[in-house]
Amino acid sequence: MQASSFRAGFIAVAGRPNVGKSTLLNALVGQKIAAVSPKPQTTRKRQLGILTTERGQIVFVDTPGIHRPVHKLGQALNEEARQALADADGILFVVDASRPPTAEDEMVARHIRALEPPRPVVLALNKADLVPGDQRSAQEALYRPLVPQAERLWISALTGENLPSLLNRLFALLPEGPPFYDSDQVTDLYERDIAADLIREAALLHLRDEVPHSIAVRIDEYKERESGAAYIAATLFVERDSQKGIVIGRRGAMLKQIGTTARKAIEAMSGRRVYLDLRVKVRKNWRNDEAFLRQFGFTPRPRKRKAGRKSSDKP
Ligand SMILES: Nc1nc2c(ncn2[C@@H]2O[C@H](COP(=O)(O)OP(=O)(O)OP(=O)(O)O)[C@@H](O)[C@H]2O)c(=O)[nH]1
Ligand SMILES: [Mg+2]
Repeated sequence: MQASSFRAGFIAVAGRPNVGKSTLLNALVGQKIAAVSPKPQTTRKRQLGILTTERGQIVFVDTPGIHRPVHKLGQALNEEARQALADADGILFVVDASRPPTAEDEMVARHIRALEPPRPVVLALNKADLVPGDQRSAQEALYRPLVPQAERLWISALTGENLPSLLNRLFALLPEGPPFYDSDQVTDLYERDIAADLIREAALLHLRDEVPHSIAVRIDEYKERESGAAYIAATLFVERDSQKGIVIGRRGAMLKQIGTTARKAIEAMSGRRVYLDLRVKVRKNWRNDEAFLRQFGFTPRPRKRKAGRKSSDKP
């Protein structure tokens, strides 16, 4: 029985790269559905995290970190994030409050302030676990001007500090209404899409410098065997021959490491045994290759929006 006060709506999780948006999404829905890594630009697609309780349903939209793009992939990432903001009922603006605000935080704030109509904003001062109590008010004062009207809350996506209060605030922002998704659905991605991201997450973990950002993962086969185990074959695309050598490593050692980490993560996510078969291919300069980006579902050129139109691609 649902009381008439059941609330449901979309909350966009916005912020510059590496502040902890995906970590927070996983913590809030209570399950690892989004790739997380210590390197910026881990998330490349909008991804839903759906939390349903007796109070209501929050559909979180994880977004790629908004940043200054240096290639077409970067432009596409920013566009993914901007569309999520335009479609949301409220914004969860995540910052790394263990550091002072950066120009990229300011850029995200500008996008939020420019939203028409304006949306309610909760500013999550994340990584509270790294900030001693006596330094918090000084740090908070640096972030306050970014979105002065926002409610502010110290949280830690890593330790779970204050996440129940955060949920209270977010539920309060949502309109009353029926749920958008079944109560047992936690994301809109299929297991194979999450697997592709977990493989990329493993590459981000093991590789250094620009190399992991030059990787795109395509799942070629995802077959369930009678035993219940999954057989997954995937291709890692890199941009240059030299990167192919780095990803494979001496006698295949690096690819093996990436494969082992990814396999464990996919097993934990899917709850089944996984056989993972990885190969590496060069696709020259794919981050600036519109045809290739389209194959991966990116729309490199921002679509023109009519002023004031509220887009309606909610289910
Ligand atoms: N100490 C601490 N680290 C955190 C916290 N939240 C996230 N992290 C770490 O911050 C790093 C980035 O986390 P992500 O969740 O991938 O960040 P993101 O904002 O999704 O990054 P992009 O997808 O690149 O935009 C990871 O190493 C996380 O473990 C936190 O509350 N405390
Ligand atoms: Mg992310």
